[in-house]
Amino acid sequence: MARRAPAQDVDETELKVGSPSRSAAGVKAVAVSMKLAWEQMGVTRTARTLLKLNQVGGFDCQGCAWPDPAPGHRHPAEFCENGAKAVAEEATVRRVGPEFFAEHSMASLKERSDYWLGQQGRITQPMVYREGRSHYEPISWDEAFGLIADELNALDSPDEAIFYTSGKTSNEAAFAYQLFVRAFGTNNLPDCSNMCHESTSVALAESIGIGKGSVHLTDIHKADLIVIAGQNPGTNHPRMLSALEIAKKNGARIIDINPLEEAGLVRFKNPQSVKGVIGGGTGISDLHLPVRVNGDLALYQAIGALLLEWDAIDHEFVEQHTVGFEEWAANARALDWDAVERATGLERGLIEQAARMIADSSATVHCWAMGVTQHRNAVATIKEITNVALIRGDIGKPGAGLCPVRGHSNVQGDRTMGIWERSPDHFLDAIRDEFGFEPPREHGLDVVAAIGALRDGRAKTFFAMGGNFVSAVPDTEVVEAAMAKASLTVHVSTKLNRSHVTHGRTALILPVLGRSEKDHTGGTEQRVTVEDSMSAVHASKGPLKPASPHLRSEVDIVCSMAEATLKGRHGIPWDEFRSDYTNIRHRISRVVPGAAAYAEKVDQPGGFTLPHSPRDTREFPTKEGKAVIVANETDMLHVPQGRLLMQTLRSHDQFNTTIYGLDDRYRGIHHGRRVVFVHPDDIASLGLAEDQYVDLVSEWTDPDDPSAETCYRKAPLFRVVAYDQPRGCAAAYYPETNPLIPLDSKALKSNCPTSKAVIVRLVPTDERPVEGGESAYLTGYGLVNADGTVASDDQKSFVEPEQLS
Ligand SMILES: Nc1nc2c(c(=O)[nH]1)N[C@H]1C(S)=C(S)[C@@H](COP(=O)(O)OP(=O)(O)OC[C@H]3O[C@@H](n4cnc5c(=O)[nH]c(N)nc54)[C@H](O)[C@@H]3O)O[C@H]1N2
Ligand SMILES: Nc1nc2c(c(=O)[nH]1)N[C@H]1C(S)=C(S)[C@@H](COP(=O)(O)OP(=O)(O)OC[C@H]3O[C@@H](n4cnc5c(=O)[nH]c(N)nc54)[C@H](O)[C@@H]3O)O[C@H]1N2
Ligand code: SF4
Ligand SMILES: [Mo]
Repeated sequence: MARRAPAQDVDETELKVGSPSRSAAGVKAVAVSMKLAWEQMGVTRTARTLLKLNQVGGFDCQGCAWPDPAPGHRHPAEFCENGAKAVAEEATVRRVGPEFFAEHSMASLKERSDYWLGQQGRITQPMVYREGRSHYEPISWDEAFGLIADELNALDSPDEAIFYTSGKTSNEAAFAYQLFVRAFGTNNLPDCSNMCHESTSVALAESIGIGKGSVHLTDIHKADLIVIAGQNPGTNHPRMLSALEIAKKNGARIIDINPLEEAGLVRFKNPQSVKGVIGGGTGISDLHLPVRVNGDLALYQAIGALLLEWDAIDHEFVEQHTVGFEEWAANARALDWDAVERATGLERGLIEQAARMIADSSATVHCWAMGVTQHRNAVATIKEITNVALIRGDIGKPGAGLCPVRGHSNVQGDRTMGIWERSPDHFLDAIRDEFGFEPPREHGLDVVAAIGALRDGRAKTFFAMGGNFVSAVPDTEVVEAAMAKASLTVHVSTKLNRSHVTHGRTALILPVLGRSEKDHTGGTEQRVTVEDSMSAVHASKGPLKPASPHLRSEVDIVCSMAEATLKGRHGIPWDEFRSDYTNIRHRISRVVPGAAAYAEKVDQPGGFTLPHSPRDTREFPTKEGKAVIVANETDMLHVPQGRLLMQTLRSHDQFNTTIYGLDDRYRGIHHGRRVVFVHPDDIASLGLAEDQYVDLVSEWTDPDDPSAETCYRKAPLFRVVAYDQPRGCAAAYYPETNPLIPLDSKALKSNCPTSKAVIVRLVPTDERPVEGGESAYLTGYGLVNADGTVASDDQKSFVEPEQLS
């Protein structure tokens, strides 16, 4: 049977649909963030906390990875609406203690939505769920570590354990964690990056030799042109709008490439300027390219072909710093413009306008995010973006470069610290030389492969350093089944979420200090460090009293788990690490490339920036010793008649699976989330009506398997909302739509789930949301037959995930 969705305590009968906004931020943003902050934290705590946010000597925002301006250039309120929401979510005065768990059985918690679970407050004590029991019960820290150690040491092989990381974990905790995992004996270190910018890391490593962006914040300010593809900064990186505003004041032009016209890219009303408060704000985008979902590969190829045709090429740069130009040029000359127009949905004239702006620009920054990375062709697309930058010589000069905009606040730092299932040999050699043991060399499991391994019993324990794995990954029904087979699931968490109630035979919740809180581990005041999207590393120290005296820091949890499990094996001084994190920083400086004198450098106000040779000296550490311009085939997803190509995206009131509230103000949605945005003409041509209720049924046939059958998956009851976008496309929120995304549908080379390209049918339904948010209207989600009826367990066997190494 398709699994029942959790009770929607979100009452979708209250859903209101209005018009989308034509500007972002403004005083409304301040009002919304303050209301939420006061509700969660009260007035004094709000003021005390927010004034420390993103300041030297304060703490780093838990929201996105957008960088801070240099010290001396920061505003006293250096945060955005969503930063304030992220802080309020963590610094809330609501609590989830043992009495909460005594009151709510596991069965009743399973019936709750992510929204409800998150709204209950901070978890205050370690909790355990034991097989056959009805409730989570309190457990002591020592007992919890003992339980983990026994379980890990009883495995047939360390590779039967999986150690996930979300992207908030500090550098110190991440370094200690990967060290423990490797000392234990596995490289099974999947992380949220696998679902996020993995395509970027893979493409950039091959093209320029390093999987990170090549700009500083000041390059955005100085750029002549900024191209923003597949990104919604008004919601997901709001302070980027302040940087874009500075760029515009300095004369920059902006192109945005997006199926949707996002409010933040139309106009920005900076609440910190008079013009933003009482004036009209700043116009952001000069040219909007409403690309068809998944059309970016063809678009950048076409831009490249035009630059070549016009000889708008930096020949000197190409000659000195790149290989592959001639092959790429031959491919570009043979470009099929009909295919380009079909794939992009854009007329040639519009593409020429964009290419002309790039040709005329003296320095261009290329930005991109999930609209680019979460596609089957994502790695090729990012290489084409890089090609355009390379042929123009737009890498390694002021005001120009590649700017993948990262998601979680420390996701880039975690990777730098070795949270990577495929860490290169030079990193593992450095671990060996520093710690005197031989780390495993065989690559570990990424997110998609880890789910496969749990599902078919090759993995038995699942440990998560933060995050909400079950809700974040694709194919919800498959991951629920996979988790239920685990013998132990452990979550180091601040707040309750779906992953705590979709558990293994035994389940642990280990409550952790947040970044806004004082960390007195080992009796001294500790700091941690983080790295932003532009490789700037700095310290973070929380101002607040911890939510509970029982909380421990992530570093403490890792070190205690390591002591209990390894029992002195390899002689790593965990106690030294825990008593002073500076001792971890000294190890980081000897192991992590470019981090020499780490402990000293992070003490400088504002920290320091990690080296990046393409950016700093135009040296490209690829196999070829030069940047690689690569030719890629043009491709296009075939969408059968009567289906739409649907992207899954974030509303303005969520941080990934954490739902702050039920409004998506800029898109005109209030008090609800189960909506599907469709072009008005598509609504008509599909024989549907605005405001009608439909089930979403996805269709997927494995393109790599000629004998593959088509699989159908359903997510029930969405309201059809008319919304301007290219014909044939649609959009709906994540994570409600994750049951529709097949586990096997992933980007070539990077394995990133294809969350931005789901082929769906909209099937009218007579069901209606029920007042008060009862679950009765949800008939279930997961695998179904072609006609939308529930699939039998037999039929489900063909969604067996591919066996990856
Ligand atoms: N407030 C808030 N901030 C966040 C997050 C959050 O959930 N809430 N999440 C954080 C994380 S982990 C991440 S990774 C980032 C995500 O930041 P974004 O990448 O901005 O997030 P999405 O909402 O997934 O938006 C993707 C954008 O790509 C567009 N798009 C979709 N498909 C295509 C396509 O095929 N081509 C093009 N060109 N565009 C397309 C969508 O219309 C949308 O504007 O934000 C981080 N910051
Ligand atoms: N369909 C679809 N799916 C997607 C995406 C999409 O665009 N569409 N985006 C993908 C992307 S880009 C990402 S990054 C992933 C996100 O995947 P995750 O990173 O796994 O998910 P989050 O929702 O960010 O995790 C939230 C949980 O983290 C815990 N937490 C919060 N703060 C802390 C802390 O300081 N320490 C610890 N230890 N725990 C903390 C809380 O318990 C909270 O419930 O989702 C991916 N899934
Ligand atoms: S832009 Fe990102 S890092 Fe900056 S305050 Fe907003 S959410 Fe936080
Ligand atoms: Mo992300």
